[in-house]
Amino acid sequence: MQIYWIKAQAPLRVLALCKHLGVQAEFIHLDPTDGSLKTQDYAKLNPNKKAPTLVDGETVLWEASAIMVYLCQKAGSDMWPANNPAEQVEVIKWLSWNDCHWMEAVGSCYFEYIVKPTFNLGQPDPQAIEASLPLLHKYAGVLEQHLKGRDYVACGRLTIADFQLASMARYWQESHMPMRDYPHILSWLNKLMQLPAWAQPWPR
Ligand SMILES: N[C@@H](CCC(=O)N[C@@H](CS)C(=O)NCC(=O)O)C(=O)O
Repeated sequence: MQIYWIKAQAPLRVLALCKHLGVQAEFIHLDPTDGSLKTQDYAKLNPNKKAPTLVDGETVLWEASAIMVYLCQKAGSDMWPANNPAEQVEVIKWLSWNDCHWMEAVGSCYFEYIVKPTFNLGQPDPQAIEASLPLLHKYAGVLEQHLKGRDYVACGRLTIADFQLASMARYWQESHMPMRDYPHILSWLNKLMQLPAWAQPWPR
């Protein structure tokens, strides 16, 4: 199995999951600044020209959430509730919430303070960050309320929903996300950081 990755939040979830589950794969690092995502060969695997992409024999898969489900099925992990339709609904609810709301809410801080310096894209734009804060507070309020009395986002245990929602928010300090008013979110993020695979997701 091969997993193509760049040093960014969508591949991060997949890499952390591989490590957490002990899934063996060849991890192929691409550099988005040198055109390696844009080659014809890579576009045949992932027409979006983005990462991550998984190749497992005849199976070629993109979208981090689909790849995470695939990896859990392969490893027999209940981080994706393969045999429990009610739990699947719960996990999908939070995967969708992430992709439609939470990513946008925390995405500006993440992009300005993490993506830009990682890929030499210039200085953070304070106006973009300022403009994103109402949305961040709106959805942080939703997540904070949900995490009251819960250790994990869904199903009362660690699932792929945690990895999905935490992949940008894990950088809350470095990216100056105003999370100090959200103690339940912080305690959930801290708990995830105690997982060795989550704390150190990148392949050597
Ligand atoms: N929805 C996709 C997002 C993929 C994506 O946007 N990947 C980013 C990194 S987080 C990427 O490859 N960016 C490089 C580029 O757009 O050139 C997923 O979950 O896999």
